[in-house]
Amino acid sequence: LLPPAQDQKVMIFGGGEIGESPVSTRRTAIADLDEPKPAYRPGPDLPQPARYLSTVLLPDDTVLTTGGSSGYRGGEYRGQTRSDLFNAQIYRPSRDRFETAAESTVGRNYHSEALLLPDGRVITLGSDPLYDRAGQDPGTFEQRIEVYSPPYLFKGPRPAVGAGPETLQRGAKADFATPDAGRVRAARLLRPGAVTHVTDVDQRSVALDLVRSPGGVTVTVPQAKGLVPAGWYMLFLIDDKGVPSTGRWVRVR
Ligand SMILES: [Cu+2]
Repeated sequence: LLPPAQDQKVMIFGGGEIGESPVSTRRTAIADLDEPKPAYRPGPDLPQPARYLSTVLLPDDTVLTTGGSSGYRGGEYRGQTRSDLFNAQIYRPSRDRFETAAESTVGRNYHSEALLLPDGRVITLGSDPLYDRAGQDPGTFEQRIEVYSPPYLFKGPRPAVGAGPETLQRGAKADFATPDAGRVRAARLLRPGAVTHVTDVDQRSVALDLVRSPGGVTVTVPQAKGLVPAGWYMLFLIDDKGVPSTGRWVRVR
């Protein structure tokens, strides 16, 4: 579900044939659930054919796509012994395009994960390749972890979130103190990661209505239950440069 959830757009990335097939795709597709008859339409192509791609919603309304392989479980693809992909890119829905991101150093294919951390970074872990580096069967489970810092962490000071409630009611307002109210432009609730097999169908970023006042902001949680399911979220305030605060754990009831 692309950010923000209110846009009701669903995107799928890449994929490959079942079994030890070298066939994978660089295609993406987007469906707008607000249309009378939603249908998948082509989105921008990935730089390389990819399966097992990890996609992580970021608090600035972008999506990090990282990892994956071209061949089955990181296996052979067009004569290569290993087909792990190290390129990463950020999909920006507002421009409908991918922007190049820093490469990873560890290949991640089947049984790998990526999660947004409350501090705004992304952790990538796992991978279960079919072959080892010499192309011999079986491969071993990847145990190295990487932490990725998105570009928004290099754009200046982060807005701070001060005192505020831990529980938010659907349809109600809540006040949060911040010394940076003058430059805060948006507030988002991001669902904590619940990813398995590269897939996290629970990911969502909910936009909150925002009113600024000296020393704080007042946010309003949407009323619709289907838009904001009950449970824990990370509240991020985002400034005029797209720099997010660290996430504050809040519970929606
Ligand atoms: Cu499994």
